[in-house]
Amino acid sequence: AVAFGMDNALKALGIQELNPGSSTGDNSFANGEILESRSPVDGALIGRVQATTREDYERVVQTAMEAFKAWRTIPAPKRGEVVRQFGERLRELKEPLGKLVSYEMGKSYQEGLGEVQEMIDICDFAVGLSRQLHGLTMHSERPLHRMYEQYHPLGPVGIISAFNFPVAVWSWNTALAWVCGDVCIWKPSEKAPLCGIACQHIAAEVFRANGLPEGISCLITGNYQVGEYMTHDERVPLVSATGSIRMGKIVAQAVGARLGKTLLELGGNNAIIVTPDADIKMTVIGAVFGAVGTCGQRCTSTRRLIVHEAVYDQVREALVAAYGQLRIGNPLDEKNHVGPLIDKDAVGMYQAALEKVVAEGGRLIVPGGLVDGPGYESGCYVKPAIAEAENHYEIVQHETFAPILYLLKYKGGVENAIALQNGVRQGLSSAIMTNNLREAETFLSVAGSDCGIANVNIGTSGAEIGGAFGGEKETGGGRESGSDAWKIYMRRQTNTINYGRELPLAQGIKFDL
Ligand code: UN1
Repeated sequence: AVAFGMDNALKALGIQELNPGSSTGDNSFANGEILESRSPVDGALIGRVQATTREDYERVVQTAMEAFKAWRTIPAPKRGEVVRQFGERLRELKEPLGKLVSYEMGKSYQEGLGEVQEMIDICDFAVGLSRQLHGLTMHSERPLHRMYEQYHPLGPVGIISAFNFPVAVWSWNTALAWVCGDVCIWKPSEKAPLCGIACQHIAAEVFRANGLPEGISCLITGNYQVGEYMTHDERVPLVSATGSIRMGKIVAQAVGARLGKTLLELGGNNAIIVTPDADIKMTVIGAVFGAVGTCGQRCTSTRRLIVHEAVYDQVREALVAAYGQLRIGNPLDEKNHVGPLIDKDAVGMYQAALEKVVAEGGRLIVPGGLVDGPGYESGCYVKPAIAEAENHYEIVQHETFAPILYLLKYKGGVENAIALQNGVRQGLSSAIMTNNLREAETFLSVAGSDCGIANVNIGTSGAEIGGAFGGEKETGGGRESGSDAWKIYMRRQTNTINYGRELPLAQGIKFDL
């Protein structure tokens, strides 16, 4: 029995029909062990899902490959029309799906809705893209020859997604992959399997209504071992994986060993630089949302604030005051700013990080800690914390998926702040707060931020879908979502056509017989 009107939401998403032991989705064949989905909101068991076995996986891949043969021959704009219908269904189901995201994962209802909005937006983007999957035409150096390039679909695309964006990240991949003519095999996080099943139901219904094989969208469930079926499978030419750097290295090696393609979206260690010319009010809003939004569990969450000594005390004071206003509690209650962490393991990592920063010489100015008592029975609620620290501390160099903000001080010019900002192994998102043109442009220049995302007078999180999303260094180098990120889902072919009666060779080579 789940609370907060979740029963109706689950019903709208077709999840009430699930029984332990039954199939986990219209197109998944699951005979493996039972995974339990517990809500970090109240600790309740939401549902049970059966994991995919090796044999089940084999059937899923066969179904996907069959579906690919049909799907790839459908003109891209017609595929776009199917994605448009999928986006329409998401509009209709935005509230129940947003609610399930919030309840299963623990982010605020507003953020749950925002996540579904990202899905809708990427569908719209993909629909337009379905008429723009164009290559270039080149001038051939040979007479009566034409040269051009075209993009063809790849085949089954493997998608491994994380718990923190349990539905949006899948859609960024899948909406683009579908218009590109690929089919998708998705392994959602084992911490949010019901979100996966809900999405699979919606996709299956749309494909069915269009007389298309459901294998265009496939779902597999389980832990990392289930993901490994895909990473080692030559029939899956591209694996797109979101998660930890540790996971990404394993995926990259497995897929790289068979020379497959990967799209990796791994950890960040995102900083906001605050210069003497910053608008402090904007800085505080951006930093607090960035650090505590989604309970610090976005890959774009703000981990470090690099503040000039001239404004350091002022920023510190404003932050401490703002943190004092934060309401922690049930994320489905819109009064609250901060929901729970995903599970007790995450709480343990949060606590260990706080101990570590103190052991390394840091000072907790907002101490954090576990929240208990009525309403917090799940044991997953923690207080956002701020520590004054130094960039070189091991714990500061490391991404902790929790609401801990490290306050770092810099002196001198903006280049000193940039050196600190770049002085970590991750390279996802970065920001500068300044009204000084020279500082802003330096930050964006070749000598500036080394991240995939660099913002001016905006925080590190909350990127729009229209840009390419991803980062450098240990963040993995992948780009998904907007701009020309679609190209990774296709194979490029260069075509040269001779419409003359001679066979001239390129490079002027003579070969007379
Ligand atoms: C993630 O945390 O994996 O930029 C994705 C943002 C969101 C996406 C985050 N649009 O914060």
